Amino acid sequence: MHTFEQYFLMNSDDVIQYVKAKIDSFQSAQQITCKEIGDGNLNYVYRVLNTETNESVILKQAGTTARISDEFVLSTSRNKIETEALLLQHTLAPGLVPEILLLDETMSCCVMEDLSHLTIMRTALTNFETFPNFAEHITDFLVNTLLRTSDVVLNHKEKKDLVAKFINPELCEISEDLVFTEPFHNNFNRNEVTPGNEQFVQTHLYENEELHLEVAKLKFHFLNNTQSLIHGDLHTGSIFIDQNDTKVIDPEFAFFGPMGYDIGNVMANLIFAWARGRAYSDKEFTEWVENTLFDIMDLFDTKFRAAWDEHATELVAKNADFKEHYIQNILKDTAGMAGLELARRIVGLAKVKDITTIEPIEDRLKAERLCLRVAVELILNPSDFQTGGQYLTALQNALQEENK
Ligand code: SR1
Ligand code: MG
Repeated sequence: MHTFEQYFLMNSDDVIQYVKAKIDSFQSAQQITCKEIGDGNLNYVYRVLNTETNESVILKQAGTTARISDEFVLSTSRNKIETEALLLQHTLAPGLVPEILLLDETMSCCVMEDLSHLTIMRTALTNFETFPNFAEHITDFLVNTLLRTSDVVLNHKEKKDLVAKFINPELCEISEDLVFTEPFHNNFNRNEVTPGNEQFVQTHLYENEELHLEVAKLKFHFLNNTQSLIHGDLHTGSIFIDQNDTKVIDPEFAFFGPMGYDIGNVMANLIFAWARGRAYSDKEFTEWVENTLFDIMDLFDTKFRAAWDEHATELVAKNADFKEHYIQNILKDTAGMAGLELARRIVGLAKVKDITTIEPIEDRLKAERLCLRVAVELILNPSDFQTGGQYLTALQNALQEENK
């Protein structure tokens, strides 16, 4: 019988014991089932169900290496960062993240609200499902979590305390390598280029000096700009969704970084869905994705401005021209970061199902090239992307290039 006073990696039976020991309402439960349901790259996720009462919870535990590869040896304290980010995001964007029931620093696990009535957004998008409220919900999340953890709103000493609390070097290093470095160089064995696109990647990424300069600027921006508490991995696999609700999960990569990293990740992952929609000629789905890309940019801009007027406490932030300058820079960062996410998910280690499951292979290769063409344009000319309409033009231009 475990006492859970010292860390070990739990199996399903241990998790049942753990939940009985730690969660009051499960203490006397007789019929409990437990299933490992994690499909992420890093952690172990269990759904624990009391089959008599139908009460269920999720337990998430960090292991000492990443699930995707033992090459990544990681401190299990990432679970604390993730849970504390969720707790803070819950206060800033209530209803848009799961409720936390327990944080256990010893066992490097947390217990949270079960969201399995919702679907992982990437899975739903690969089935061409559409979500009319997504743009509203995700822009609420982005504006509230990003603006309200920045120096525009927070007392600067309080913010610096948070910067220290959310220092996250190991997970940042993963992004620094997988997002900002490896996809642009031919000498990393974690890259995997789909056979048939080698020459395209060679020309457009590996041998593109102009691109390398812009990527270097973005990497140093990511390393050096403690703008806001960002989620740090806001792709569609980090979102649970249905027709009514949106819940953002998995902020283990959270740290104080540039806002545009989160917004750009959302945009890029919708572009993967768009490329898939095109590959399967699903007009309705593709139009929904285009409208959503447009709406996210538009709503973010409108809501961010309103939230700034409502919440800004920093005196110099009352200057209207400074506000313009600040917002233009966020949108510029968004474009560059979206380009990086597009490139790294095509070429690098952690790929996305939206693209990898496209058949036949010729259509996958074409979808990959579309994403890479958009990536290069976003990285090279980030200042040209201040509106959703400009993203849609870039998508159309990439299509035209591809069909030449
Ligand atoms: C080693 S982890 C690989 C990727 O999975 C995570 O979700 C992040 O996106 C990371 O880059
Ligand atoms: Mg994740």
